[in-house]
Amino acid sequence: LGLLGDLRRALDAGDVELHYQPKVRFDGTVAGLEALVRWEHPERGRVSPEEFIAIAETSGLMPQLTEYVLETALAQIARWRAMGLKVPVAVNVSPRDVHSPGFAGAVAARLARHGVPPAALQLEITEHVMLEDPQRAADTLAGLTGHGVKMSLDDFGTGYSSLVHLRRLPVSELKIDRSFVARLVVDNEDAEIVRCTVDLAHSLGLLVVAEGVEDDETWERLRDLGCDAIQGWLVAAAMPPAETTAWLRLRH
Ligand code: G
Ligand code: G
Ligand code: NA
Ligand code: MN
Repeated sequence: LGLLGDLRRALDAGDVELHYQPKVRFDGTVAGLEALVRWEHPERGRVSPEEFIAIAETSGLMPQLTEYVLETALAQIARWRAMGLKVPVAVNVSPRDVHSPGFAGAVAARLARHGVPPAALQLEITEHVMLEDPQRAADTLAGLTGHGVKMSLDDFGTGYSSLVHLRRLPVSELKIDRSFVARLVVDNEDAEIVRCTVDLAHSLGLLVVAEGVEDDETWERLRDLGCDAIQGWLVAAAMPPAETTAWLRLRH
């Protein structure tokens, strides 16, 4: 498969980019940014992250991709901080990463090397981290929180959303998957699922972010349901670094 080789070369050449999508509170303040990888293939054009992340996962390239994303995000966080823009940035990590021995220590070392305080980085994980070796995953996550890195549980509701995992995972934020958000206004069952998720998360002391918010009506419903922040095209799609800087400056 040519795509794997192309991805490996793109990572070596620094041709993979990170774009940043804001997470915004209902008072308009910025809660953070999520880093999302973007790859423009020289012949095929933009390749969907879903496609090349799946390739990276099955081929063993994931550690390199995550390393690249972490390095790029940390360098960007440091640049923004130097400009006075202090916004936490979330990086997506895969179950592979969480099962790799030494991952927590490696993240802490990278933070130190970039002079970035741990609280400026957030890691987004999914419930899949608990599928393979829950004990090892729990150890890694405990190591990360021990270093002061905050964790966010992504795509909540799409996996097998075990309450046991929700209780055991040391996350401080829960992200409601956009499949529940999309039809919130027209589907009563989705609205009830969102309501229960917000209440459950709050009773566990977690912040709640709703993903994929595209219109004002959905924004209002989420506010009324007590959600803490939203992410979605209503506010902004993921933007290249320079555009993100301009966007942040307008808000600070
Ligand atoms: O913007 P969107 O098409 O970016 O993202 C598609 C999927 O790819 C999402 O599930 C998202 O979490 C995932 N994704 C985006 N960037 C990264 C990344 O840097 N690392 C990992 N592991 N997943 C990512
Ligand atoms: O799995 P994860 O939640 O990290 O993936 C986020 C995905 O959702 C990315 O592909 C991102 O580009 C996409 N996304 C972000 N905001 C919106 C939105 O408002 N509507 C839709 N349909 N997709 C969105
Ligand atoms: Na994510
Ligand atoms: Mn998500």
